[in-house]
Amino acid sequence: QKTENPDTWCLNFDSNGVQSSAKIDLKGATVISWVVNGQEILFLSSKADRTSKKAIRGGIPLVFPQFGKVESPNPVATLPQHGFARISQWKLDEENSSEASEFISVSFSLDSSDLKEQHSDLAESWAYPFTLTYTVCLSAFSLSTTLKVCTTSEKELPITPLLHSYFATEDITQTFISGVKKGPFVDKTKSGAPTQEFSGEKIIISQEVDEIHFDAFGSDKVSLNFGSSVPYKLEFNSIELPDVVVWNPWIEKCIATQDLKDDDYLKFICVELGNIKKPFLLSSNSPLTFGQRISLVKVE
Ligand code: TA6
Repeated sequence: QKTENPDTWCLNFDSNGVQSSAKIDLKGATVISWVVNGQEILFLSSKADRTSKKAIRGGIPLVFPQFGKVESPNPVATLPQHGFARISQWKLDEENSSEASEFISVSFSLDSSDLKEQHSDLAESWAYPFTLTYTVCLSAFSLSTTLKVCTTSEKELPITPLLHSYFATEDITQTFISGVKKGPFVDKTKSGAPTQEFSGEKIIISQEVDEIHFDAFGSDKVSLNFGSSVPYKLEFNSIELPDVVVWNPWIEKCIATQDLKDDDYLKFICVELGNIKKPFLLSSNSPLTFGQRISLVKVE
């Protein structure tokens, strides 16, 4: 439903004593809040500015068509870091609730004509016909976000999308990620970002972390744990997104980031499901759908 702010939409779920809600900003179709029984799960910077040219700092910015900044001569080299989806104004498509009221969902869209209208320079850099449909689905204890991408382009388009989710932390020193599969990963904090072998241990946050884990889902559930004072953890289900990025800027980079407060590095961790290593090839014959489901699970 609409909120007092015409650029924000709200989903409200209320069933069997569970109340949850999600708020989505039309800028980037960024989910900016997910509350379960009064508990905010996402981090949103108090300095986030939805009117600036930059993405909203916090929530779940949508990275599309490419992760990071790509080197020339790739055609996406002139696109800004993490693409244009997160800095574009999306349109509301439709709102649905299931007959049994087990969930409520809302969809937003962005297409090539919107991009042309809003960012003509970027539309020249990525001059392909496309339609994006992003669906946010809320149920009692889970939030799903899925993106469907279609093109009528004759050319195959490589894309490396990602959901750049920011989660609020109670105590960063107690926060850890578990269940990421052993295998190759890149540590972007090391010079040259060499590919290394990940041992499969917990990922703790006691310094800057900026890691890309390739093909991260195995037999264990990938989970975000908040420490013994928090009675829940988050479990991630991937829908066709094999890679996981873990990011916390720590002190110096946090201070250097304009839209974060100096001590915000203590207040969030990003766990980001994406497809980075082996780009999807989007073609006119095969639309792509991918995303994540995040579930809140009680910890005994
Ligand atoms: O996803 C991790 C990352 O790529 C980091 O390297 C860090 O730069 C972060 O995203 C934030 O990027 P942004 O463009 O939103 O400032």
